[in-house]
Order: sequence, then C-alpha cells, then structure tokens
Amino acid sequence: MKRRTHNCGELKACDEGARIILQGWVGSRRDFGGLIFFGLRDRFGTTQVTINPELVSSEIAKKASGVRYEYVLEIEGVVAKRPEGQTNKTMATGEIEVIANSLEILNASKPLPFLVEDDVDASEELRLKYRYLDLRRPCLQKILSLRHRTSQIIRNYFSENGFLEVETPFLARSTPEGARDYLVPSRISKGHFYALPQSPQIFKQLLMIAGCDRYFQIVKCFRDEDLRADRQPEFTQVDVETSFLARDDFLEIIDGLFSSIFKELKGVNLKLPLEKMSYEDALNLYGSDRPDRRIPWRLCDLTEGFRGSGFKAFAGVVETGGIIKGLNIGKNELSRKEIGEQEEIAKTFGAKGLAWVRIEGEKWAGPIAKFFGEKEKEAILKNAAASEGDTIFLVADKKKIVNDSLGNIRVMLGKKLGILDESKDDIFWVVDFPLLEYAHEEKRHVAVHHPFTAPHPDDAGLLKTDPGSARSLAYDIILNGSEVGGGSTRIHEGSVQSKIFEILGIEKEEARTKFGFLLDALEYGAPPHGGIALGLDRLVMLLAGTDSIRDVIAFPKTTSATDLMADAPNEVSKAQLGELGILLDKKNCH
Ligand code: AMO
Ligand code: AMP
Repeated sequence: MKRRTHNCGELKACDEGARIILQGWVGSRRDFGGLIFFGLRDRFGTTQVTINPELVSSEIAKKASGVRYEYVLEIEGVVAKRPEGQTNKTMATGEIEVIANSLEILNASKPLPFLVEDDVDASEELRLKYRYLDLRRPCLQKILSLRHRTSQIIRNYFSENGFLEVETPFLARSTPEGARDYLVPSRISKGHFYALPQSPQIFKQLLMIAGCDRYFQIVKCFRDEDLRADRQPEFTQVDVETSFLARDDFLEIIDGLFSSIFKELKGVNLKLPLEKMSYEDALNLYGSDRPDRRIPWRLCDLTEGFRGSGFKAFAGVVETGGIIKGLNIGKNELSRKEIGEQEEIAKTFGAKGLAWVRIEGEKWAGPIAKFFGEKEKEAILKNAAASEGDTIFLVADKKKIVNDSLGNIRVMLGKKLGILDESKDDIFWVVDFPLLEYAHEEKRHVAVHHPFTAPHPDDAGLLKTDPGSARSLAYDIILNGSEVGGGSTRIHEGSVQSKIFEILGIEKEEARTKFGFLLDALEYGAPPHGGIALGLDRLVMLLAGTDSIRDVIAFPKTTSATDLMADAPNEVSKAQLGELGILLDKKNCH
C-alpha cells in the first residue's frame, strides 16, 4: 500500500493536472464495456475515477472490470476537469474526475446485503445487523462528525469556564432516577450485585462536597425502561454540577453553552438569557411540560363559562372539580372523518370524547353547539380569541386528561397541517416544577425529579400543610418540544433531606441502606450546589434533524434492547454462571 496524497472529498478544479493517490471504497460503478467509472468513497467524500482502457495496461483494465461494490481500491492517476455538461454541483469534488494510471485492489468484498447509499433500500433490522456497512453511508458519517463536533464544543466550553471533567464509577449501586437498574453480579462477593448508574447523580453531589466546585462529564448512563424513538437503554449525558451558585446564575452558564453550540454549528445567535416559563404556565397554555412553541396555538380555560351550563355533560364535570379547556385551530377546516381521528387520539389519553364547534355567524356548527347559550359562547369567543370561521376543540375532564389530550392533539395536528414552523428553533427553560406527585397505586408522594431536589424557598410552609402543591427548584431545558436536559438545585442540609425522605414515605432504615453514604457526607459541610444533565443523544438528534435516536448512536440497540450485530444479550456458559453463584430459573427464561 502506498501513502495517499488526498482524501476522496478534497480535489477541486484548481488541482487539475496533479498526480494523486486515493484510497477508498467503491460506492458506485458503471461499466460501459470500454470506459469504467467508479465513485470512490471515504469518510470525507466521493471522487469519480475513470478507467480508460486505452490509457492503462490490459492487466489493469482487466482488474478494473472485476471490481465490485465496496471493494477497497488504491488509485493512482491524474486530476482532470470534467467535460462541459458533466460537472456535478451537488458533489464537493463535482468539477473533477481522476483519470487512473494504475489500480490496486486492497481488498475485495462479498456481495452486499444492501447497497451503501443514503436512500438505502433495506429494513432497519438488516442495517443494524450490518451496522458497519450502514455507518459507511454518507448521511450517517455526517452525523458521527456532528456528534464529535458537539462534544468538542461542550468540552471546550466547560474547560474554558473552570470545570473539571471527572470520571465516576460504572460498577456502583442503585441511583434514584426511578427506572429499573441493569445489574452486574459480583464473582468475589457472590449473591451481591452492582447496579450500573442511571446517572452519576450521587457521585457528582459527593464531588461538590469534596470541593470540586465545577464538574462535568460526558458519560454513559444505563436505564432498563420501555424504549421509544427518543430513548435508549444506554445513552449519554452531559452531566454537570456546580457549587455556590444560585439557580439563575447556574442556568446562565448553561445558556452560554447552548449559545456556543448554536453559534458554532448553525451560525445562529441565541437571544440570552434564554426565556423561563413556569411549569404552571406551560401546562395551562400548552397542556405539556415540554411545549413545542413553534406551533402558535394555545389552550384556553373555559371552566367558568360552563359552570351551571345547559350542556349537562360539561356542567357535571365542572361540578365534580374537573376542568374544561379549548384549542382554537383557526380557519383550518377538518372533515368529519379527520375530526373523528382527532377524537380517537383524545381517547387514547383518557378523554371521554372530543367536542368541537365552528363559528358560523349566530348559529355555530358542531354537534353540541345547539346546547350553548350566550355565556358559553362568550367564554369561547373571549378566552379562545375566536372569530368567524374558527374551529375550537373542547375537552371536559380531570385536569391531567384535559391537558394530555388537547396538548397532544395540538402537537400532532399542528405538525400534520403544517402549522409548525421548522425554520426556527425554540429553546427555553421550564422552571418551578412541582416537588412531589401523588402515586395512587403506592398511596404516597414520589419525587417529580429525584429526592435530592431542593424545595422552592417560597413554598417551605406548604411542605407541612399541603406538600403536593409545593414547588421545587427543578428545571428542564426544552428544545423544539423535546426535553434535552433536566436538573435542580439540591438539598445540601442533612436535616432537610431527612424531612423530604419522611414526606416521601422512605423509612430511615431504607434511606440509610440506599443513600447512607450521601446522607453521611451531607453532615460534613456540604456546600450549596446544583446541576443538570443534558441528553447528548437527544440534542444531536435535534441538531441533525433526524427523528430516531438510533441515527446518532454508532452502535444502538433496538426497541427491545438488543444489539442485532453482536447478538447481545446472549446466553452464557454454566461454568460462568457457576462462578457467580447464579442458578437460572428456567421456567422464567425464554
Ligand atoms: P434525567 O433523568 O432528567 O435527570 O435525565 C437527564 C436527561 O437525559 C436524557 N435521557 C435520555 N436520553 C436517552 N435515552 C434515555 N433512556 C434517557 N433518559 C434520560 C434526557 C433527560 O433530560 N441526575 C439527573 C440530572 C440532574 O438532576 O442533574 C438526571 O439524570 O434528555
Ligand atoms: P354525547 O352527549 O356523549 O353524545 O356527546 C356529544 C359530543 O360531545 C360528542 O362529540 C362527544 O365526543 C363529546 N363529548 C362528550 N363528553 C365529552 C367530554 N368529557 N369532553 C369532550 N367532549 C365530550
């Protein structure tokens, strides 16, 4: 093998006449009997290579005609401008071709399970089985590079701002994020297990107590939970923690990070500080704690307008403490069938139905319009800012069901009708999350974020009287309707932490077994501290404009948490299990 002079993405018209050596894969080939053209591809791009049998030895011409897709070639040749009319503006090297003098086959390839090209025609299963071929596709190479650049910007930003990157253990014990743990059996202490961290949460708090002051880490986290398009069992966090910063001073640091990322990767100047919206406003206005505001529609409250209404179904809901909200979708007219589809969506979120009215003069359209008197109409016109021709969806139910159903219809219908403005990015903070939520099955409060989150100082009194309505110092950062990060100011006093465990119904004994080492550490001068974890995969996914998290992970798992290429998880030998003191319950294994 010789040393290449250029990569496959860099030759331009100004290189005309240069003698060059390229190496790469055969991505395309056309054999015209005489002339043979190859698209020679590497990570950097593709260059057209021409083999003219009149200009090379018969031995080389013969070799060239035996070359197939994905063979690895070394080409020596001369750069020529492409003839008039044959330039390709979509290719970085589209002005030139390389006229080969010599060709070496560095390696052959078996016939391929699928062609390596952006518009690949193969199932995702097949592509994941041959992920190394899938990754050769230029669109995935671009994402690998984008992910690298994003990580570099993040590392540089934190380094320049006095943060230390510190690694924390993977062989650890259960952490409090609330998903199931991945367990690792110990050979030395049989019957004992490590838990792979769901996040480095406790370690980073310990680093603050250790005086580290500013920590970050780009780190794998492991959660055994039901997977979705934006969730993987092992994923990467940009984990951050700082000491001696009030909430807004900390958020300003993360604002700066996003500002650098957007500037360097998209050439966009974000307006700082990023906006903050309260959790309460997010739910009231958008029915979601991660609103996508690129869709301008908002929800409105109509509860008072239907108190004592002649439309008994709605009046009854108000009487029993439920709410009524509306979603004005403007002059967009939907067919009965389309409205029916929206009603089915509402029902999947627990709604009993989806009512609608369209404002048409005095007489409104819609099956329930005839039940509306002046009071109901006035509430809709005013609160939904409705005017002639507008269609308004209405749901009456418990607060959560109303918000979930209308909030999701807002997003799905907004996307379907093209209301969503993709040219803009929408990034902002949601703050003042509730501290606790009531888990009906368990009959107790659980932490909305995690049990180390500090209560909102204004709501300290509520902790005694009405803990369920106390707010916390937790925050999420939302990018285009996706939660790309979440964090909080932490509890740094042992006594407050014990009080929260008590409210959460975690016994002293249990708290000691689970988090004893953190509780001990809080007694030795813990500084005020707080932080965040950003989901790096989700962030890159949004930056790359793809809708699958698997596109931004080199070797991802399927939605059933398997690796189709390495065939993991798999069975292990009896001997290996024996060493770990493990006996399988065969009835439970399949
Ligand atoms: P949280 O659980 O909110 O917080 O996680 C932080 C961010 O990580 C991303 N994320 C995921 N990405 C892909 N696949 C998953 N399964 C997955 N789960 C979470 C999300 C999320 O916003 N220790 C706290 C942070 C803190 O308090 O500092 C934590 O882990 O983008
Ligand atoms: P009904 O009186 O049950 O025939 O319902 C009349 C219309 O109101 C139907 O279009 C239902 O989908 C709708 N509807 C009934 N209950 C609710 C509710 N709680 N919220 C929203 N729409 C409802």
